[in-house]
Amino acid sequence: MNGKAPLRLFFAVWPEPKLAHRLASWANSAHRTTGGRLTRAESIHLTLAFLGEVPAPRVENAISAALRVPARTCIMQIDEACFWPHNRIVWAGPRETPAPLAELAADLKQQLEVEGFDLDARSFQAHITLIRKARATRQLPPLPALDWRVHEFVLVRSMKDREGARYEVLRRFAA
Ligand code: 2AM
Repeated sequence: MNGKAPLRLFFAVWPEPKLAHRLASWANSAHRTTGGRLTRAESIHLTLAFLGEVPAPRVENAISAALRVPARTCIMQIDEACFWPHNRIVWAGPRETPAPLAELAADLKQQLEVEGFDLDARSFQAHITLIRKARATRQLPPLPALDWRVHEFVLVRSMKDREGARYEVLRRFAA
């Protein structure tokens, strides 16, 4: 691979494997109704800030921004599951975004803007995409009680393979 090629990057929080497998297992049961493409358990995440294509030398600027973000841990309850008709995804997430997570996303956005990154103006919507290209449904299976202890966030590179997106964690930051 050309080391100078731009990288498709985003910041996210990544669940522990046990939580990811519980989410994947719920998604498997929802998939019986919705069809579509399931997110692989190892790819399940919640995006904090999407950077898009970043020239390789600018990765250091993204890291500098993240290092200035004050640490904020929280426990997030994943207690809502939804189908979004506009992009046909099934997602799970917190019914109410915990304040520390919203602050983490806001601080990160602000610091990335200081570094000259141009981010999506839309407000942060905490969601974990579990199925893409889903069929519309009003009846998703009930979610089990899921608590997510957020203690770090990660800078991730997105790549494509034959089965869809593949993600590589480039760096971890204390949240
Ligand atoms: P999604 O799950 O809602 O599609 C990697 O692609 C991550 O970045 C996914 O979580 C995806 O959100 C998010 N993402 C992709 N393109 C985006 C965009 N243009 N704006 C904001 N987030 C985006």
